[in-house]
Amino acid sequence: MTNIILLGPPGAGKGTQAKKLVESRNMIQLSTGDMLREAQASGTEMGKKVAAIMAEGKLVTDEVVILLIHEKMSAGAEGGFIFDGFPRTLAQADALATLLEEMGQSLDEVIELQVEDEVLVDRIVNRAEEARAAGLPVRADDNAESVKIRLMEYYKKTAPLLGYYYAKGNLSAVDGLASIDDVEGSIAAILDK
Ligand code: B4P
Repeated sequence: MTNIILLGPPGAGKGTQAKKLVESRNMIQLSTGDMLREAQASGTEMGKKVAAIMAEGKLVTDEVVILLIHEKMSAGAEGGFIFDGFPRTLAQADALATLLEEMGQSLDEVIELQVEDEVLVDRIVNRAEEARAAGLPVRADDNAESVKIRLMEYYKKTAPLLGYYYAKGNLSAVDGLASIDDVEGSIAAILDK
């Protein structure tokens, strides 16, 4: 069993690579972004509260996110978990360490996807344009204005996790500017080493 975190700014390709890992290995993707969008779509009180925060590009409260992840982790995963977009704050990282410890498990790899800001904005704006052209729903936070706030939130609250995991000795960096297949190959090389 392997438990990994995919860490990186918005649009770095965490979700894209998590889906590849689900296909190639017997792992479970735990995307807090997807969980929050599901909560939003189901129209629950919590969903209504998080909708506005997400559309603006801000981070949802640690309490809500930790509750969601705890629920999903309780179901277990034979091949291990891929944490996609979680943790995003130091409080979330501490909560994850506690949850894994309680389950008698460890964190094996933290993989940072490195991508420049200009490319991130382009990717996210493109995704919105492609969805619009195909008549598909466009994410409320996939616009240039929200992306700027998402990036600010990343540098302020999430980037400190790089030092946190570096100190623990399980941080690896991958060039997220490479093609989707090449990024997948780099991640596989880290997991198979
Ligand atoms: P997320 O759903 O996690 O979204 P993300 O960070 O923007 O996306 P990701 O990095 O997965 O990019 P993707 O693969 O889709 O978060 C959304 C919001 O939810 C947050 O802003 C926050 O409000 C809330 N939230 C989530 N988790 C939270 C937490 N733990 N705490 C608090 N709040 C939380 O890729 C983007 C695009 O790039 C795609 O179009 C893809 O096709 C393209 N792409 C990917 N890799 C590429 C490559 N190598 N080359 C070219 N294009 C590529």
